Amino acid sequence: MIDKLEKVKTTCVYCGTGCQVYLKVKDGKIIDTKPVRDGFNPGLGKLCIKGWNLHEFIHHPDRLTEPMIRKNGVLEKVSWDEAINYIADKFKQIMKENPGDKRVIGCLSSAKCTNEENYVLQKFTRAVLKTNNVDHCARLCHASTVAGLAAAFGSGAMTNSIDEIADADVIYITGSNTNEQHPLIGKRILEALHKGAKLIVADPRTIPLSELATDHDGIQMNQRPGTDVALMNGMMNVIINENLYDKEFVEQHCENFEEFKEEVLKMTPEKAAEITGVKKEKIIDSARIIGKGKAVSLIYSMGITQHTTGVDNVKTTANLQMLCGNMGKWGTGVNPLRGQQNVQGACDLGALANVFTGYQKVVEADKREKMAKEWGIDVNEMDDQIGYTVVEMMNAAYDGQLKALYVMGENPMVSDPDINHVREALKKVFLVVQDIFPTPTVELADVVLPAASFAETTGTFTSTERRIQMVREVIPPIGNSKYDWEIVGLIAKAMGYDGLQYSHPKEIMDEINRVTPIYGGITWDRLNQTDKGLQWPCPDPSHPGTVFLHKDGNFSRGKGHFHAVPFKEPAELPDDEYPLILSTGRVLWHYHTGTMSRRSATLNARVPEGYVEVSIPDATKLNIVDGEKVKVSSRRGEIELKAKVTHRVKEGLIFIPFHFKEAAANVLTIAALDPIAKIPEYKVCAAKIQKI
Ligand SMILES: Nc1nc2c(c(=O)[nH]1)N[C@H]1C(S)=C(S)[C@@H](COP(=O)(O)OP(=O)(O)OC[C@H]3O[C@@H](n4cnc5c(=O)[nH]c(N)nc54)[C@H](O)[C@@H]3O)O[C@H]1N2
Ligand SMILES: Nc1nc2c(c(=O)[nH]1)N[C@H]1C(S)=C(S)[C@@H](COP(=O)(O)OP(=O)(O)OC[C@H]3O[C@@H](n4cnc5c(=O)[nH]c(N)nc54)[C@H](O)[C@@H]3O)O[C@H]1N2
Ligand code: SF4
Ligand SMILES: [Mo]
Repeated sequence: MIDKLEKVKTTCVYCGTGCQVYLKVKDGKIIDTKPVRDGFNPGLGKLCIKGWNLHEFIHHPDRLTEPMIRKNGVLEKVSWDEAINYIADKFKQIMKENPGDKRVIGCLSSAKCTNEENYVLQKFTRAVLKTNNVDHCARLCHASTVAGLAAAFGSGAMTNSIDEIADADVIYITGSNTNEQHPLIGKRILEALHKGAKLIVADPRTIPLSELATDHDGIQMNQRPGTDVALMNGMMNVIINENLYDKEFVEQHCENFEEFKEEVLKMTPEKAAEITGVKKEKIIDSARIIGKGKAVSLIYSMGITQHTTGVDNVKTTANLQMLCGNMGKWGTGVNPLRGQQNVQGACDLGALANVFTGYQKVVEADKREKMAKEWGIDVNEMDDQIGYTVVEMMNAAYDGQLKALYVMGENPMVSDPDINHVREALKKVFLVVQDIFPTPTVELADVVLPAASFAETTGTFTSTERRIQMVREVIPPIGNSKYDWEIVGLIAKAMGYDGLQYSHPKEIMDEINRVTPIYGGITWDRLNQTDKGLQWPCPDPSHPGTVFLHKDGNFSRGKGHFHAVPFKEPAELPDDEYPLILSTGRVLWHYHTGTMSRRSATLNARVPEGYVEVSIPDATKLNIVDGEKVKVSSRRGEIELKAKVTHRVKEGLIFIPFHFKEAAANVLTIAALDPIAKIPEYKVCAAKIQKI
């Protein structure tokens, strides 16, 4: 414990920007948060409202402080020994009863936890439970990015860095409500605008950025949700026809141009306008601005990824940036803003059903052999197939195939699509939940394990720009809670495996360095010596780290690959019974399932309850007034919440933030998945509104 220091430097636990904060401690309690202004800070010495109030949830009286086991239907406090042995016995029994079946137990890892903790949980899953059934919320978030950009470029991460955005002369933002969801990256966009950059915003809703674009002589488009392929193909059609593309870059650094071109030439701006509902002139003007830009930065987030065509959408962003040679240079690139503070890290560290650390494929024998050797296990006992992803685990639980689920730091009962189905699935399995707060998922658990929060643990987070930064233990774990990595190690030991006994996260990072080429040089000592962290790829201790990827058009996979991507409609479109499109997402003041932000008094006071945004024409038609309680339903269920009548959505579209468990948007959403990335279509389903 650092009890003598008044303030301790660490990394913000909300979004992926990676802002650096000081947590102030008095009498063993964290009482305040301040931005780091005397050293490196991706937020440039500022914080957003969530960052300023980080300290507010840490000591909340609801914190889970004791392990619990469900006895006669009720969760009862037990000792750590009892909880750990109970879980170990249950897991061993399930494995014994289903010999050789690698799909009977699954684990959900956590983008809220450190890199070291994610490494430990995926190692436990693979080395002890002998399955690749390990996944986490990236599957609900940027799985399409990881798959789509890996196919196009050879690496599935944000190509350029936050600093560079301020130097772009054109910024195309689509499906990212940057000012609300990555506020300090939003500030860089503003900086670019002040230097004269042109802003093009394509978002079905009118978001703060749309207004900025209009104010700064840029372009703002409200496309119909799920039509981004048509929109971008339409723009590329113009760029090719008007010879605005970078022929030299395409010829020297890319492949498959002809097949791609043939597809794009079919999507005339007229056709794109008809599909997207955006005026043809806006599509043509945007294309010309992008085609003529010198340093075009493309930024996107969930509006692109959370579709059954998520991978197609991502590949299309890659096509657009390659076409105009906006790759491998300062201020350019395809920049998916990673959401959670450590979702980049959780992916990098192998908390995904298909890859070990550093995206080394589980289906490749040499990778399995390497891991087996490091972990001291028999390679023949390892799972050689891709495991179940998040939604597949829920389906397997529902079907009775998956018998146990260990959830570390996720809240699927609020965050997964179609939660009426998730509830039935979770009721059928032996469920272990390790969290810092009681959640609707905890309510269904057979065993509850109290974890230390980010302020009580040591380790690293990897931000959206691939930057690994330190997380420091400011106070010891609250109550009887333990570090996430320590808890996993205790279960492993009780199951007879000694390879997860560490005395400090540094030892875990040493192991990560040994088995992960992109993290090879990101050593604990270096991280402690620099205040800037290190950006991967960083293969060895003398490597300085990498600011932007694919320098000079030298793509990680060799040549950049153009994909011919035809437009496809979303899985569920409005009809007579459900005439509206429901889109879901976030607001500035809250974070995900609200476990933390709704326990932060300042944040909760601003938006204390859920609501549905309804357009003025729809509200008029349905005779609904602002603030009135309404019923929203879909084929999956119904919820009641207040209507917010607003110009932010167009006629035919409604929007619900998914933070509020009592009016959970995910009662309504559809679990239709992208066939490759397996990400659910959170951004489009059919719904209706009724007066109550
Ligand atoms: N305050 C706050 N900040 C957060 C989070 C939070 O919960 N709260 N969560 C973090 C996480 S994990 C993530 S992933 C990020 C997410 O950050 P964002 O992706 O920025 O947030 P969302 O609200 O999910 O959706 C972004 C935008 O996509 C638009 N959109 C909807 N459908 C479509 C479409 O079909 N096409 C296009 N182009 N756009 C569409 C929406 O209108 C919305 O403006 O935020 C991170 N930051
Ligand atoms: N309808 C709809 N649904 C969505 C989305 C959407 O846009 N629309 N977005 C999706 C996206 S992008 C994401 S990323 C997911 C997020 O989905 P989740 O990851 O399930 O949501 P969180 O609320 O972030 O859950 C994190 C949990 O970890 C706990 N926690 C915090 N710190 C720690 C810690 O140190 N240790 C442990 N063990 N637990 C901790 C929190 O209390 C919380 O219960 O939601 C997805 N769901
Ligand atoms: S922008 Fe993101 S990382 Fe920075 S203070 Fe806000 S929530 Fe934290
Ligand atoms: Mo996310």
